Amino acid sequence: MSERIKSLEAYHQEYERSVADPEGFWADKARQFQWQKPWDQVLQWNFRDPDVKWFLGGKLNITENCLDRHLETRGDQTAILWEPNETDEPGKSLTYRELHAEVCRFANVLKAHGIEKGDRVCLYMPMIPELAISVLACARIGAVHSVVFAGFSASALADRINDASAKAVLTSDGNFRGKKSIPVKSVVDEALQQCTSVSSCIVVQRTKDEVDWTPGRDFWWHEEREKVTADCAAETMDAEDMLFILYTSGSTGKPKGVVHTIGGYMVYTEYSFRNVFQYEDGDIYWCTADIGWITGHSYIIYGPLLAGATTMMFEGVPTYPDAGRFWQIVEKHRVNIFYTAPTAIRALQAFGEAYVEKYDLSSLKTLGSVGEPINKEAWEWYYEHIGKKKCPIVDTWWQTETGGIMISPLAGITPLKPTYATLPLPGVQPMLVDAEGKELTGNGVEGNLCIKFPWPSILRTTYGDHERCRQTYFSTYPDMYFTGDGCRRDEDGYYRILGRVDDVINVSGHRMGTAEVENAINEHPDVIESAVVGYPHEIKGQGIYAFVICEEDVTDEEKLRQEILGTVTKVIGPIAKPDKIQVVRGLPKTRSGKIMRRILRKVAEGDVSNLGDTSTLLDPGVVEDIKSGALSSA
Ligand code: 6R9
Repeated sequence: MSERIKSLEAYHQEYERSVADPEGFWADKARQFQWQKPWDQVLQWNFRDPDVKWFLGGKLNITENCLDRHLETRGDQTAILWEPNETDEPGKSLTYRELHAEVCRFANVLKAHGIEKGDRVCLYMPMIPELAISVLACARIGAVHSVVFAGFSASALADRINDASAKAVLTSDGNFRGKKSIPVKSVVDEALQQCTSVSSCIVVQRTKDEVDWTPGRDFWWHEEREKVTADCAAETMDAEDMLFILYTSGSTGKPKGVVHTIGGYMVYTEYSFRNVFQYEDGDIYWCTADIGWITGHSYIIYGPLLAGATTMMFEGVPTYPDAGRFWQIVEKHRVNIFYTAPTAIRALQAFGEAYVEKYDLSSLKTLGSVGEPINKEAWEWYYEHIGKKKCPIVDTWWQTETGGIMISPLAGITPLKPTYATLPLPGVQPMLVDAEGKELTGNGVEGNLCIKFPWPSILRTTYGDHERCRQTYFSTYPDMYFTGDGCRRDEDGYYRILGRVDDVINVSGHRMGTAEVENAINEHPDVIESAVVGYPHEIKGQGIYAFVICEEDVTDEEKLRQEILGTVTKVIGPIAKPDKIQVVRGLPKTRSGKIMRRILRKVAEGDVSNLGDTSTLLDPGVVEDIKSGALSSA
């Protein structure tokens, strides 16, 4: 195990070295891993095309580094600790040795189904150990995994399967989530009616609910598992071969498949995990994210396993059987490091401290936050009531595209400042620019957050459409990666993320494009046009406010609203349902036809006193109309 950064001074030294000599710096970090063949060149890059490659010519398999490498030293240590939805169902744990065997077995199942190196496999599964096993089994044989969050609708799933031309889908019969048992396989069945690339669907039996079956296509995981051995040599992969695709929302059109490659992602997720959380041997680490999002990929599976940690997976929800569930689990497993999202903190805060005080949280050493800006009230509640004022909170800023944590305190090392992600990790060179792309130097400035030098886990492309990757991230400001976030660097040089400056909204930590939600709403036959904006929401961070224009006079607005919610659920999934839907006569458009979202945002925020200049609007009258019909923002 390589060394951690142990003091603020060491952080500054390490940071300076990472900027002065990035190649030497990252080569040193990469050397602890098992490479089948060392790299010939550390880095080749330009942000124009963009073309970024790390550890060129290096050969490896990431699962040898997550699993095989640990067998001798920690084969009997728990790798994955799994906590089920129900409190009375026994959990499961897999040691590194057991996980290695399961991964090899399932890798052989995939091979038996004709899956080869480079093939795409779609995973649509609840939070059960088989999901982690599947991810690693794909990586073992060099197949590219594309995990789709199991809350997405059949149509959203079909889009993602088709975009990647996935050959197989891995799923489960159902999903226990809180009080509900959710059908999962039936969503896959519906999706697969629109997909021709899929030849096998392998199903984990979890809920034992009855499912439809397509013989020749559908197979039970537990039956397939019996047909193969637990011996599977790891495929030799190039450092720049694709590891996975993960779809995420942008400001325009359909979600795009962010592509991460093996070598750089491995080096960076391990390095950031170990240093940000200051993981020590024997610690129990729990990240509450779903593996369907990047946080689950990097900080439930890869980072922790690469570092030889014990990582926990939870199947359920924070409020079942009651709002004390997280804390009950912390007590039960003596969790040391706990990593969650501000939306969960705010939701639990609203239930009051009684649910917290019932449990012994003395095992906690470090708390983490991710996914959206954390407000001061939530930060303080987390610090005081969960961490008992003795646990540092690492507010980790990063993105699907960055692969790993970019700006964050190092636990116990970086002096904290509530709501600040604080300082960049070594290897990360942030830069603030104004609207024209001019660098804002010095401290006490606010602008758009860019990164000016590649780090190992930067996205390489968007699947099947490199131009889109260039356009989205590398064209706004030449020779820089543009994050889409606004940011302030204060007098101390500390970074505070202010939220998205583009048309992306963040609802309970879920990223959504306003255009994506609008397209879904527009599928309703009575809707002519819609415009969606985010507004501040007490628990979710942002709520979704939709303005819709309908065919003719709507007589039953409530019925229409319900139907629109149904349409959005069908097209994207329940996470994209608008909180408020206002039927309007027209939208505030400029003469060139652009919707003035600034005005809609003000209305959604409940602040109509000063809408700014509306003189360029085609029909300023619509604004009065919208104002008078505004829904309260309570
Ligand atoms: C990891 C993840 C990325 C967007 C990002 C930003 C917001 C994430 C944050 C944060 C403030 C933090 N975000 N972490 N904002 N403070 N600590 O969430 O990836 O789903 O791609 O979302 O989330 O706006 O641009 P992803």
